[in-house]
Amino acid sequence: MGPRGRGSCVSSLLLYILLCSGEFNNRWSTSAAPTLPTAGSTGLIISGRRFVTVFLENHSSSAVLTLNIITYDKTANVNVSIYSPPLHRSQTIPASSSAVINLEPTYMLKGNDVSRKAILITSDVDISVVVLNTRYNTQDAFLSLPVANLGTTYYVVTYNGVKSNQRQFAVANPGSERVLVTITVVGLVEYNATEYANDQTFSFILEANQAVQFQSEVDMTGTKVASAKPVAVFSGNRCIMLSSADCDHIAEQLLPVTKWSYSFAVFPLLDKDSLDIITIMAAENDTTVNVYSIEGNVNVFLREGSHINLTVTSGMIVNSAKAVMVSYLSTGGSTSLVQSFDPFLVNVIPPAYFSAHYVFVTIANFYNYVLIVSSTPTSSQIILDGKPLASFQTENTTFWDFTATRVYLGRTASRYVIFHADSLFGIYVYGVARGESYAYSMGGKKNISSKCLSLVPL
Ligand SMILES: *[C@@H]1O[C@H](CO)[C@@H](O)[C@H](O)[C@H]1NC(C)=O
Ligand SMILES: *[C@@H]1O[C@H](CO)[C@@H](O)[C@H](O)[C@H]1NC(C)=O
Ligand SMILES: *[C@@H]1O[C@H](CO)[C@@H](O)[C@H](O)[C@H]1NC(C)=O
Ligand SMILES: *[C@@H]1O[C@H](CO)[C@@H](O)[C@H](O)[C@H]1NC(C)=O
Ligand SMILES: *[C@@H]1O[C@H](CO)[C@@H](O)[C@H](O)[C@H]1NC(C)=O
Ligand SMILES: *[C@@H]1O[C@H](CO)[C@@H](O)[C@H](O)[C@H]1NC(C)=O
Ligand SMILES: CC(=O)N[C@H]1CO[C@H](CO)[C@@H](O)[C@@H]1O
Repeated sequence: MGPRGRGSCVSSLLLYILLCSGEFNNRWSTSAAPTLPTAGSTGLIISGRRFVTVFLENHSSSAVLTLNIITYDKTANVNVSIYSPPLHRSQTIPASSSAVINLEPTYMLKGNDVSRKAILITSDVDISVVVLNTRYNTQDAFLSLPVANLGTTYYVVTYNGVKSNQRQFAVANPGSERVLVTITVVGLVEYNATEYANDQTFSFILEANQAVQFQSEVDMTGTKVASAKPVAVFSGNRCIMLSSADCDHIAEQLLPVTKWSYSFAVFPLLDKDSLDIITIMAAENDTTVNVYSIEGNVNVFLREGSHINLTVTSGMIVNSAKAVMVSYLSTGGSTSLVQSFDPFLVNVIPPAYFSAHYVFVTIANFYNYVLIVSSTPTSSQIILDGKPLASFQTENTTFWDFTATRVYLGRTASRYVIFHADSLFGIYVYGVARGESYAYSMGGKKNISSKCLSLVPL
């Protein structure tokens, strides 16, 4: 970890200079994406001291929730607490490293139950957390959002498989006070043994430490979760079957509407026959979305809670007059390395949240990749693991003013530092293996001093 530690230090300094220089402004005003307002409200922070997550129901009662904790320049004293069944675990994790905390299946959410199983992660210094729900052949990961990012309005995304399988979402209370939550249903949602149909609304109180999971045999995409105080919302399918013979768990922590954005660059994550899809979700009526791809220019009109699915054939630019959420569903398939792997779900990172520095982890026994989406002239100057990208096995795709560089990282679990001296990018970290896959994305700032943050036009 020696060279990585050094990389981290140097890049932190560069990040500081960058954020204090206001260079962001120049870069994005010359971006090729048509001039549009920048993102939602106040940017996205990917490191912090307080997180809430859940152990979504997986296909098997033998699943394990793996919390991958990433530390930065300071040693972290991390606590993981659950109210019931009670858990309080403390672990000291050295600076510039990563560690894994595993949670047993007893903490898994079940069916449509309300439980006191919200998982609270606290640390005395800033950390990042990658959550992996893992069971042989059915896994997925997401980046846990520090509670400072959470909001009060969300729209659920679930997917239809070829065979019956539970779509699900969950809501967790991150705080110590009770929160009123109101659900406006698309499809069918059950709460407290009562079924609520399309367009019906119901409310309930989520106590401190509580999490509630909703499962349905019907697509719930577009279901609105509104709350009186910020909550965390997680969405996906317990086990989805798209084409292969086995089903697979897919999950993502959703961004609240305040963190949605106007402009996105989307690239295929892997070269394969079965094409992936993106789902574009609107929170307001009369949302006009333009999608540019090699196939031409498509205009779609969305209303509140409605969405469109588009096939990802190559690079795509999504521009919208009103903020939207873009989710990426890998449909699984096969590549030259892996014959048959399963689906995963991952948030698409808008350029508004691109950053110059990330630390990420890969997972053992997967063929791991990172896809770096950056503005074209800068992609060759990115430093990964202390080395220029050119020293890795890479493949590039360029579309419009963006380049996506896919880097193969091998099959071991490692911690990587990636940075560029003066420009910004977003990353997708994912892995495939026979019958399995995982993915998470990173875009956003580290939690750094407010003096410099105020110079960043978010
Ligand atoms: C960011 O860091 C400050 C101290 O530097 C801390 O007080 C604050 O809680 C952190 N923010 C988040 C979101 O964790
Ligand atoms: C972690 O828990 C211990 C008690 O076990 C407490 O003293 C400490 O303040 C906690 N730290 C954080 C960061 O929550
Ligand atoms: C989008 O695709 C998903 C997955 O197949 C499906 O559940 C959903 O109904 C689709 N939406 C539309 C509008 O076709
Ligand atoms: C669930 O429904 C029962 C009976 O309809 C009611 O007594 C109970 O208060 C409800 N519980 C919650 C948490 O809403
Ligand atoms: C969107 O339009 C519908 C139907 O006209 C209306 O009920 C709804 O309140 C509108 N939503 C918003 C966010 O304005
Ligand atoms: C892909 O990008 C890497 C890193 O930027 C660069 O070294 C390499 O030459 C590029 N390859 C192609 C085929 O453009
Ligand atoms: C909480 C839990 O273990 N839930 C379920 C996970 O999936 C298996 C197989 O479908 C069920 O038997 C468990 O009850």
